[in-house]
Amino acid sequence: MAETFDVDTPTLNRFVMASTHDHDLVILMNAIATSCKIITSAVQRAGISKLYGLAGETNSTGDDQKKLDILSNDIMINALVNSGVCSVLVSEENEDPIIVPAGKSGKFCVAFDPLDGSSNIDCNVSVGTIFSVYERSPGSGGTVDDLLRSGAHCICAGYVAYSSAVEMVFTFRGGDVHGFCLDSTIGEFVHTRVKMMFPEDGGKKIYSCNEGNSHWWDQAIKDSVETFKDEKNPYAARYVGSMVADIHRTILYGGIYLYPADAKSPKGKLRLLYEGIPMAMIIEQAGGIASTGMFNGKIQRVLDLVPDEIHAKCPIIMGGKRDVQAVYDQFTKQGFDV
Ligand code: P6P
Repeated sequence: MAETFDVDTPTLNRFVMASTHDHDLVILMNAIATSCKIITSAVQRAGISKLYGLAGETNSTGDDQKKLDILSNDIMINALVNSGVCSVLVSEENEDPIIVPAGKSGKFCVAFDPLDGSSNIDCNVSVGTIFSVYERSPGSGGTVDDLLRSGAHCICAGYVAYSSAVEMVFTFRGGDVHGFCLDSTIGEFVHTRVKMMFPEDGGKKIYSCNEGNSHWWDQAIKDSVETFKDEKNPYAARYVGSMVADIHRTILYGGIYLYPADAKSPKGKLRLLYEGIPMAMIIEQAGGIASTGMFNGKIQRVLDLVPDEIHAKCPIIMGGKRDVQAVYDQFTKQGFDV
């Protein structure tokens, strides 16, 4: 088909305005998009600009911070603080919340992981940015309590995958899930996936988890993964170790992603506010399931969990009914009341 030149480019800004008519949200999403464009430039030039390697500090998770972790974090904080529409920021890279000065503050509270999966950056494996957006509670001038609420209060959630293409996926509470690819020729995120849906039949038989943790797993998780390996009709094992890459593939291809609670990490490893909640909102609104698996004695929705602190952890089992139910069945076999 002949190359066409689009004179009506469906940009991110237009989509957010048409979907919400909320000018502040347009400004916010534009600030997030701009910071992700700058992060794209840094990630793609890392080798040239000598940005690989460690920064010599550690983050809230205790991870060694990469130079690009710090740089990406600074880019996002500067963009959001100066957007004029945010009042509280929480970043994986900062122990404490960032309160925006009164003269610059606005109604949104944003939690983000600026460069998730950055341990993969030096070997050029996909990494990502993940964010969740809340509005200040009524009457609040903007405190961390505005973010210490369940995913039911999250108004927008998204991620950006820095990979062969740079792709942003996000959804507004109760809305469809949409994808936007960065068109580097015009520097805009352009609408490329309309209403992303998790494959109804469960999709490709893929399981995604870090089996290096299997020694500490609950018996039901061990037995679930063994059933996925069934010799007659085995699932494929796919684990990038960058949540954005693993979840993006799971939404588009199907299968199941697991980072469960275990004896080593009784609350799981991933962070609720800027990994669990945003990914859970996206998966659920794309028609999938976002479960904690057996957590504190019961099966829970990730979106029902209330963070007790800004870096609270959560177990995550995400996929479709076919595969998530297979995990629940194993908990039932272990005598749990599912
Ligand atoms: P593990 C990256 O550090 C991250 O937060 C997610 O992006 C990723 O899915 C997970 O942790 C990988 O953890 O323990 O398998 O290395």
